[in-house]
Amino acid sequence: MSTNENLSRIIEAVIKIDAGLLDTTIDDALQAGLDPLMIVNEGVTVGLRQVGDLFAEEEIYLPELVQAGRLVSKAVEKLTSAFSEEKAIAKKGTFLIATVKGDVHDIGKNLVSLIMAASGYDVVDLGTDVSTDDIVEKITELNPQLLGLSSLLSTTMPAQREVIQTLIEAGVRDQLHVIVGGAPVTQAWAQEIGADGYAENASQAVLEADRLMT
Ligand code: B1M
Repeated sequence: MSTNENLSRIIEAVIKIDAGLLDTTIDDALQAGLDPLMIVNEGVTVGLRQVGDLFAEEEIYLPELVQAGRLVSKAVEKLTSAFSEEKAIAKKGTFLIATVKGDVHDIGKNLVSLIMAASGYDVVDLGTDVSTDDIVEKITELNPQLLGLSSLLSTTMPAQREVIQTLIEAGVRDQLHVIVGGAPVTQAWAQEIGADGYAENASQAVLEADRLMT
C-alpha cells in the first residue's frame, strides 16, 4: 500500500470516529515504515480538521467532536511516545507554553510541547485556559527565554494580544521571545499583536524558536 493510501485510510478512520479502525490503520502505516510524525501531521490531524468542518456544517454535533478529540489525543500520544524519551542533547533554553484563557484545545499545544522538548528545549507546559495573570506570574518566576501562546478559537485570539500587552506593562516584554500559533492564527496576526514569531505547526515552532534564540 502506498504512503497516500495509508494516510487516506487513517483520515477516513478519524472522520468515522472509529477507534478500532484508527488503531489498525495506524499500525498498518507504521508497519509500512511511515514516520510517526508524518502520520500525525498528514493523517490524524487532517482527519480531525475535517471532523471540525463537519461540526461547523452541523453534520455532526458536540458529543462527536468531543469523541473525535479524545480518539486523536490517544493516537497522538501513542505515535509520539518515542519522542518523550529523554535525549542527551544540550539544552537550548526554557520554553513556557500555554493555551490562552477561555480555550481548552490542547492537542496541538501538546504536540508543540513534545517536539520542542525533543529538540532540546526545557518545556514548561501550563496547560489550557490559562489566565494572563498566571502566565505573567510564571514568567516572573521562571524567567524563560521563550513563551508560546496557543489559541484555537477566533474568540480567544485576543488573549494572545492581552498577554503581550501585560508583559509590556510589567516591564518584562524584552526579556523573552513570544511565539504564537493555533489554527486561526496567522503571520499577519502575529505581527499585528507584536509577537516575535509565528508557527503553523510543531516543526515550524522549533525552527522559529531556533531562529529567535540565535
Ligand atoms: Co473545537 N473548535 N470547539 N473542540 N475544535 C475548532 C477549533 C473549530 C475550528 C471547529 C469548527 O467549528 N470548524 C471551532 C472554532 C471556530 C473559530 O473560532 N474560528 C471550534 C469550536 C467552535 C469549539 C467550541 C466553541 C464548540 C462548542 O462548544 N460549541 C468548543 C470551545 C471550547 C473552548 O475551548 N472553550 C470546542 C471544543 C472542542 C473539543 C473540546 C470538543 C475538542 C478539543 C479537544 C482537545 O483539544 N483536547 C475540539 C476539537 C477537537 C476541535 C477541532 C476539530 C480540532 C482541533 C485539533 O486538535 N486539531 C478544531 C477544528 C480545526 O482546528 N479546524 C476545532 C489537531 C491539532 C494537531 O491541530 O490544534 O491546529 P492544531 O495545532 C497545530 C497548529 O495549529 C499549530 O501546531 C499544531 C500541530 O501542527 N499550533 C501551534 C497550535 N498551537 C500552537 C502554538 C505555537 C505554534 C504552533 O506556538 C506557541
